[in-house]
Amino acid sequence: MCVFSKSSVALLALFLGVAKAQTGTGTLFWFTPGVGACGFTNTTDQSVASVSEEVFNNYPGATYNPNDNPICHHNLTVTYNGTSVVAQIVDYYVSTPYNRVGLSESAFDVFAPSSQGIVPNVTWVVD
Ligand SMILES: *[C@@H]1O[C@H](CO)[C@@H](O)[C@H](O)[C@H]1NC(C)=O
Ligand SMILES: *[C@@H]1O[C@H](CO)[C@@H](O)[C@H](O)[C@H]1NC(C)=O
Ligand SMILES: *[C@@H]1O[C@H](CO)[C@@H](O)[C@H](O)[C@H]1NC(C)=O
Ligand SMILES: CC(=O)N[C@H]1CO[C@H](CO)[C@@H](O)[C@@H]1O
Repeated sequence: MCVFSKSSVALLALFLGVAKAQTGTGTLFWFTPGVGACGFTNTTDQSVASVSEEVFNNYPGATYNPNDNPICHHNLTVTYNGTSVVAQIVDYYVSTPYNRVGLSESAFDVFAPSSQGIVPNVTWVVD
């Protein structure tokens, strides 16, 4: 027996698509912001983030124009060992694994000195 009509299945799929948060566990690195894919100019003292190309381009509403990607108005929350940092997504990295995330130096510093280079096994979520 078919419980759902075609349109309610489509709506359910749409809902699941929109509601599915992009999240993962991976390596955190730091970067020096400038003009990113979102078209903003940001500086090291600002809490900004970069995600993988896959996360960026699969964000609901993404088009061929990265400047118009709705992800540019959302945050990446990175959590490690009980500490969380919220940073605006401003850029993406090509040829990086899905789970790799970047923070500007000031945001990275909350977790470790930049001389450490990376923090492994952080959890992250895009809101
Ligand atoms: C990043 O830059 C944009 C445009 O200059 C600005 O609107 C935004 O507030 C900046 N983000 C942060 C976290 O400072
Ligand atoms: C992103 O984080 C900033 C600072 O915490 C907050 O003001 C803003 O509302 C957040 N944006 C979204 C889309 O949650
Ligand atoms: C995690 O946090 C605890 C409590 O602040 C601290 O004692 C411990 O050294 C931290 N572990 C790591 C791997 O950073
Ligand atoms: C538990 C876990 O995910 N450990 C990983 C932490 O990060 C290192 C380096 O990237 C991996 O080798 C571990 O598998």
